[in-house]
Amino acid sequence: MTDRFRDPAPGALLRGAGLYCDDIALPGALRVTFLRSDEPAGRIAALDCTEAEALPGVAAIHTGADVAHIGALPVNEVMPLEADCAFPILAQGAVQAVGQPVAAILAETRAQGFDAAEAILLDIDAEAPPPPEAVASRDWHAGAPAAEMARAACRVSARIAHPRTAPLSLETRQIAVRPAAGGRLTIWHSTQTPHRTRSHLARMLGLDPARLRVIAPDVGGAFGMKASLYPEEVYCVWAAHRLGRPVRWSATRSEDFLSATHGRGIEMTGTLALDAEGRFTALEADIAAPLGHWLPNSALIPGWNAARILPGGYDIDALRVSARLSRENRAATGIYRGAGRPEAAALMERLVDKAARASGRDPFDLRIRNLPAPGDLPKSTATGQTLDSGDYAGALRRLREVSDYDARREAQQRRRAEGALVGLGVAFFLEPSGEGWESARVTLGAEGRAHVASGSSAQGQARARSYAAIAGEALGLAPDQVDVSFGDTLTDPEGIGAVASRSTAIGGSAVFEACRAVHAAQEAGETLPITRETRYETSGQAWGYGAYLVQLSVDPETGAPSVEAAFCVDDAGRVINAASVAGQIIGGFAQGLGAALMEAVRFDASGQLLTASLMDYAAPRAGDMPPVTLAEMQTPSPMNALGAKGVGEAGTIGAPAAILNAAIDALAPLGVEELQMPLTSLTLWQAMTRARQE
Ligand code: SMO
Repeated sequence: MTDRFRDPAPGALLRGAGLYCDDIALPGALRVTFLRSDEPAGRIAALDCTEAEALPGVAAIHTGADVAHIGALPVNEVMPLEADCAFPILAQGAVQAVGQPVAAILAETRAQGFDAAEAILLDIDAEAPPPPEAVASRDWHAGAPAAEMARAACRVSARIAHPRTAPLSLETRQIAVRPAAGGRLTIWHSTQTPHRTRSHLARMLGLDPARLRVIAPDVGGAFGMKASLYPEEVYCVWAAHRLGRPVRWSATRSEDFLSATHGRGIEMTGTLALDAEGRFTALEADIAAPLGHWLPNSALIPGWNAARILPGGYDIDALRVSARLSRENRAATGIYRGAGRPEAAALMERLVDKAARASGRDPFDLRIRNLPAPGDLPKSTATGQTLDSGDYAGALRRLREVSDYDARREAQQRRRAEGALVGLGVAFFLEPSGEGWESARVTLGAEGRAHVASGSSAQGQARARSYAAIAGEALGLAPDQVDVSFGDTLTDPEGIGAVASRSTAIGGSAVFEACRAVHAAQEAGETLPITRETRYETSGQAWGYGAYLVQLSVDPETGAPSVEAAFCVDDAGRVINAASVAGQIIGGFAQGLGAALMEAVRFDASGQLLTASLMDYAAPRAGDMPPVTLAEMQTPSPMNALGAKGVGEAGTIGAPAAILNAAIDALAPLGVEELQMPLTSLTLWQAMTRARQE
């Protein structure tokens, strides 16, 4: 990102040719260090910064009272809020979580900031954390689920407690702020949503958005964790504006574990009823989603998504789903790749697998029996969602074929007879991509090149290549004759951003429509250069979907799991960039595998974070990945101009559900019926040991 055009050359980021927030030269910038609470609850009895303020290099230290006037962060109210949502930039008289910023130090160097933090006298009267407080709730009802449950031929129940997970972007949270004359601020922010950063900052700080320029340079991973502003970041912008000096902050890895948003953490229970023919007749579920001590913009989305997506693609007329979101004295939770979709898929697919076992049916046949035929779409679900297009049963048939399922079942029986613990797990899932709008501005120049400016940015998804391909095809140019820019609120048009698997479907459709307008103007005789800007609105959500199969074995002695093979059938609608789609599925699968097998943010009973470094928090390595066989379906979505569907979260949604089902299938001969993620060797060994004793 050395000039305003994104490098469309493949591998530029992998070669270290990126320019990240912390690479931006900002002479004279003050580094911010936060002194954080080491208690989950308590009153601040003493906070004395006098000694620290006198240390070399320290320009200023701020505490709660200095920033008490800053407005609250807007929360995306997909459910009505039932509690007030304070957004303390720095603790106001009391602390609510371990890791909450209490004081902020502006110093010339990071080391001086650390020294000053140690010299601050902070005394917290620790208290027991209060019980969780209800923040939002919603119920979905259809038909008569209680009556259907009562007369069902078969009922199965399951409970899934998703551990909290850390999004773990390679680049931690970063921000750099440069003030200029007239109250202008240039803000480099490692974000998925630069326009949102600008509008929310303007609102919270009472600044004119026209004076704020937000630039998302290359972003080293985000996964939903960088779609909202953090208290630390708002502080940096306020401090630069207040002091008239450049300010920057980059989180340490431990600070990200402590105070970046966590994903998942949702607990779900559900019951599925079947009639004698194996048709699903009713579903009931309860979803409890933990929120942290403050609410990021996306706080309510995972619980809401988990509920509305839960029945998946299955035909179920009678349903009750209840979602309860409550605040606790811990780090905030927010969206993380999948954002409720993996939670929904894990519970639903566990219920379906249990139902297959309980009713003596084949897991593929039972799923196919309960999915709509292609001619039945579009259709409304019992939670009020409109599924746009696809061949769901066809995806399962395709999976059965590409995975050679029947031969694999036979091989499984042979290995079992020899004492092996090996399982096969199937999962079918949906991936709604976002709705709403994105914009694009396209200029066709006289020199035979085009420039595409998009409001939708990227974090290494090869977005520039996809947009160049879309524009090239629409304008009759080669992709390398198209320059693409995004991520700068000054030069690029307004946009929502790179969230919810929406960027190709909606951002790409905006590019396509702007190109069509340019082309039409050219045909009508307008002379070059021709510029057109489009604000493109989707007709509704495009629902990607997939069917995955995982083969997993468990070491009978140690419980160590090994994912031996994986097969992924995905329908991303019309595919623009096949390499990018494959990369998304494989990368997403790796994150899903991590959540299924090893990842968990752990707190002790007193609220202390036990997993504050990569020494304590396991993340998947290349060696943990199985060979993954990809197969695609392409059913264009009628919901956008390109016919594209989201696929950025697919692997993360399908992998945990399939892995969980495979692990339970592996241990089924011992009588194991339930396992909770992460499926570490300890978890599996304990389940095996308990089962052998019974
Ligand atoms: S979890 Mo995504 O960045 O919507």
